[in-house]
Amino acid sequence: MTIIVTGGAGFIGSNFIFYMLKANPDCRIVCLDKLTYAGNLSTLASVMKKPNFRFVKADICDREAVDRLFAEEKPDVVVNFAAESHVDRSIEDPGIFLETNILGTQVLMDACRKYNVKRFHQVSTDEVYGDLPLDRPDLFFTETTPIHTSSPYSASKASADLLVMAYHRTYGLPVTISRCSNNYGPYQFPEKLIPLMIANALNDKPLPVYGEGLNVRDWLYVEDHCKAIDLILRGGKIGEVYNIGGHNEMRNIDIVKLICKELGKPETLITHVTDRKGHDMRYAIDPTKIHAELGWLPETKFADGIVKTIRWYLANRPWWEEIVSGEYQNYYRKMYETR
Ligand code: NAD
Ligand code: TDX
Repeated sequence: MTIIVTGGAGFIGSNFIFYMLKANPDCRIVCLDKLTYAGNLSTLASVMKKPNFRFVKADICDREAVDRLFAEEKPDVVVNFAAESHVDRSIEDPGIFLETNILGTQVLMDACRKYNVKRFHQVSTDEVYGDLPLDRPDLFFTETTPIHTSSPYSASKASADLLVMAYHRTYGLPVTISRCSNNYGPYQFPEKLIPLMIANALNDKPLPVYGEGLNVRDWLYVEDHCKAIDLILRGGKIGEVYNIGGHNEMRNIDIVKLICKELGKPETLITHVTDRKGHDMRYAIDPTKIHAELGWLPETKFADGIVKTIRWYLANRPWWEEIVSGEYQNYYRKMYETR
């Protein structure tokens, strides 16, 4: 079985590759990644020499390159992680989000049709459902919650989801979609909340919390997400959407305080800055369907996962220090200096 994993040099895609090579040693994984600012080849160093792994640098929007790879590899399955993934960047410059997240998905699905791929799995997000109010803790996103997006990022992911369903209905492409809540764990790019706060705290830099920090996210350890996708590939129903989330809602401010405590840093580092435009208040997934149909349950408790994650960033300083000392500095200045 050959699986093309797009975006495998990024955070979740790389963790998925590690998971799959361990859980399914008979499968061959081909990683297709453009190596944007968010992709990092050093992340894949431990698997680069494996005989059942291949890395190909290419853009999912590049029809010729994608066609060539599919012709060579004749994949059984394609899992699409490749995306522009950061909400704040989408607010600054939406264009590339529409190109990669929507048109890139189309290019991949056209190749899947041409080469009779048995499954195209789209890695989507809970952000396609918009947000929930803080005063209604009884409400959760189910797979039938209407799409209602807030940011150019979430609008591009929702557009891709609609296109995936259209390819299923119109052309009979065998698709599945998963919509997961916020992930955390090793190899997450330090533009996202948890690694940004860990890196800043370790450097005794201010911890920029948007607004009051009362926004709620539903955090899932990345390996639990990878396991859920593996289960969907094995037993998920064609044409179906599966929500993935572990009922672990936390306010941003509480996460940042927890990171300070774990690292022995003072809460005086916390700085409240101007809020994100259109900032979603609360995400909360109802994972009943994937639990009932595929038996999935999250295995890592947040209390353990966050400690593991902090220890990983402590033990792998060169990985993130190389990132934050490069082009990232311009990004950080632009996004935070006058905020
Ligand atoms: P990431 O930004 O860490 O990684 C994205 C990867 O895609 C990078 O390796 C990048 O080089 C690659 N890429 C970008 N554009 C490309 C292109 N045109 N062609 C080929 N490769 C390209 O993202 P992530 O956090 O790992 O997210 C992976 C997927 O999971 C995304 O589709 C995202 O929408 C989704 N998702 C993320 C989360 C989360 O909490 N991070 C939650 C739910 C869903
Ligand atoms: O510096 C910060 N300060 C801050 O208060 C950053 C980077 C974030 N935040 C807040 C904004 C959000 O309420 O923390 C929360 C989490 O922010 P992000 O890490 O940017 O994640 P989010 O916007 O929730 O989106 C994430 O989850 C869904 C991923 O980036 C998406 O790819 C995924 O689809």
